[in-house]
Amino acid sequence: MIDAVVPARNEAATVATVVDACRRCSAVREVIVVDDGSVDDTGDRAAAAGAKVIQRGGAAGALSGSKAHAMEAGVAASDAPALLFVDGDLLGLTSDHLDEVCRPFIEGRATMSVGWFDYGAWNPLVLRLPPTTGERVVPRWVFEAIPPEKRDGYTIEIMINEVIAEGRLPTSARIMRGVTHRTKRQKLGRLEGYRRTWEMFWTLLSLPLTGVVRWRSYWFYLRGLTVESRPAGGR
Ligand SMILES: Nc1nc2c(ncn2[C@@H]2O[C@H](COP(=O)(O)OP(=O)(O)OP(=O)(O)O)[C@@H](O)[C@H]2O)c(=O)[nH]1
Ligand SMILES: [Mg+2]
Repeated sequence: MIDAVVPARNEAATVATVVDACRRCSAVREVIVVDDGSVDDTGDRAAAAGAKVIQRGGAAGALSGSKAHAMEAGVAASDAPALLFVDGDLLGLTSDHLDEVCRPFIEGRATMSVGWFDYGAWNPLVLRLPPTTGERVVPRWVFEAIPPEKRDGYTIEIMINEVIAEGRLPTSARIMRGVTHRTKRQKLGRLEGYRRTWEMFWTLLSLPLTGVVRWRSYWFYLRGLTVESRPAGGR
């Protein structure tokens, strides 16, 4: 049994289609959207699309939340033994993509199964990078194994990877054909978008450089990795 957890802040443009794709995914029981501080009607649209909506944090517009804490709140609101995390800003996502991302997990071939955006000619390379994607299914215990002080902002995906790698557990990765997202530039404008993207990129890069994450984790990750050759959503 899998519950979907969708962190969403100011994603009114996309959250309803994401919720709909999750609800139609045959592996998913309940869809939980965690909204904090949205100044648009993300929460209302998610609820109208059939999600259970958790409102976190402070007033609308307050920047007190974090993606990691939103995911944590979603996990806490669920009693499912496995969670499918899905970002709320995706474009082109359907339940077919999610069904196929879940399949290796359900079949017991992978402890973690991730779906990557479609980067065209770069896909063979992307599939072998440490996954930073927000679309992945893991057992509940994997998320709970992350120490609370490491549940912070956009680095949360790397911390999930670390639990998998250090446990020498198998991962399955595949491309979700045609799936992308609204970038920070589209959401925030060029200047602020580039600034935040650079900030996020630098935070992620600094993890191995400052020793927060060990390089050997990547080696263990690669050894447990199966790249699924057929993209999800491809007919
Ligand atoms: N509830 C909640 N959701 C968040 C928060 N920060 C980010 N999110 C959501 O997490 C998802 C991923 O965040 P993005 O900002 O799109 O991050 P990204 O896709 O990794 O980054 P870009 O490539 O720069 O767009 C989106 O659905 C966001 O709305 C937060 O503080 N609270
Ligand atoms: Mg995004």
